Amino acid sequence: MADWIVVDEGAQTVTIDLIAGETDANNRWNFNGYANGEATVVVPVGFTVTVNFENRDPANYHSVIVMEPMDTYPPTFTDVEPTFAGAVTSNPMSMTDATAPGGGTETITFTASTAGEYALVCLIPAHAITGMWIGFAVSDSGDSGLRM
Ligand SMILES: [Cu+2]
Repeated sequence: MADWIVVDEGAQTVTIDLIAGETDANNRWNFNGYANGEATVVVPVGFTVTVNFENRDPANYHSVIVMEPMDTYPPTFTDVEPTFAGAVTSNPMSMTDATAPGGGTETITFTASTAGEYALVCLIPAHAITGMWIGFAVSDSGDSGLRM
């Protein structure tokens, strides 16, 4: 279990400390060091998910949304709705008004109400197409953690 994913089975909550640009992988356009779908965060269906999002990239704004996975992500997004209500950070497509570089933070909370395979994606122009996305799975078997 990745230590940045904390599951409370009793309370039916998952707390995810999601960090954009934690490492310099993919030119810092990564989540906790992962990009291009190389890892998948797994949460149990029905749990309340809190994402403590922090942007440690010194230079670029970032965002995160839970959305349907795509085979190929577009350079820019026009209108994309989160899979679950509330599962998106503020101004997610803005290069000047999303979560700020150098330690900006935002917390989002949502209910993972439907099992399936989704994605955690940064919506800033050019970020997803160059790999700033990882998987997000809602499990109906009680599984949780980080799937590689
Ligand atoms: Cu980004």
